[in-house]
Amino acid sequence: MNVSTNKAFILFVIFIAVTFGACERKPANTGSTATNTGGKKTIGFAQSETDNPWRIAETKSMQDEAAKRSDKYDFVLTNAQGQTSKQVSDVEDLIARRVDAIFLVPREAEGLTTALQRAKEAKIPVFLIDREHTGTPGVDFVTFIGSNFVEEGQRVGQWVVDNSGGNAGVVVLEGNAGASVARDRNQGFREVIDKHPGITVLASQPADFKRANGQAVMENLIQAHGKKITVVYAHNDEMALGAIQALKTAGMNPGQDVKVVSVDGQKSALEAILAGNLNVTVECNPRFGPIAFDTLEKYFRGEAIPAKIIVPDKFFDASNAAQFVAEAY
Ligand code: GYE
Repeated sequence: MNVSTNKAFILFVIFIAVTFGACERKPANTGSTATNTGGKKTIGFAQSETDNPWRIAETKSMQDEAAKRSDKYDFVLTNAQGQTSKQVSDVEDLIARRVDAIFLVPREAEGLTTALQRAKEAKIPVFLIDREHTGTPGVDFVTFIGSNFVEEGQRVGQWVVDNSGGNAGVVVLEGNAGASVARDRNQGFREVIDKHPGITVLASQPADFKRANGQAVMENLIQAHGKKITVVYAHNDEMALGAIQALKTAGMNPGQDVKVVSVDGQKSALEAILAGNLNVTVECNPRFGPIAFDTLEKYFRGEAIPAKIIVPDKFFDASNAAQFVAEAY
């Protein structure tokens, strides 16, 4: 190397060191506090997974609402990909970014206590969206915004009672183990049907809120119980659609010989009602964006927030599916 190339090399090394050194010193936070975002607040949304139409619609609703209010908020989305452990680290990352508030969908009702505690220590308010978690509203988190899942189960149960002539062999496809939704949809349903001795639950098994699992579990249940099955209660539409497929493959007649009932109200479920394969689905509305951000703004204004904010659910059957199919997700 001659002197000039040597100099050039040293300058190059200094350039690299300064550039990357500067990068390293930048806070990981891309804009959490009022000072570094020109008055904007940064809001985190810790989603549990994005692998079904319900959850995709929920995520979109939150994103759309954040975009409408983008003069006030930056929005950071995390995806736990169906793992509570990932969700814990997602919340910890949001805390490390020093976001101003967190919307959290607790995939399971236990397991995020430490993450909630850390947020509290960092003085970051957490709003539970769509699923519940243990803890005290107003203390461990601000509030829960979502449906009354026990009532959803009761409404499905009442339909089964009213439409089975007092006799039914029921199989239940449950949502993911540990989710408040699965627990409560079970409880509400059982509260109603257990008063009717002719209605028996032949089997109740988790299928993780997933269509493929619903189909696979249903195939096994058909093997085990065959024609004794007269009702399938799926904790969500995706599993119901999987079960419908399994019933068809087995030569059974979903919607008629075997009644199929579920919860959510997604577009393909309303279409299945119109096709006569699904009997009813209780709505569980995923479009949380407006109510979530309205509640957040009330909180920032210092208004009192109720311990629970319950959103109302419709009931879809053959009488109204055509009316709502276009607006469904
Ligand atoms: O019913 C289901 C989803 O947490 C209320 O989770 C939500 C449920 C919804 O995967 O489809």
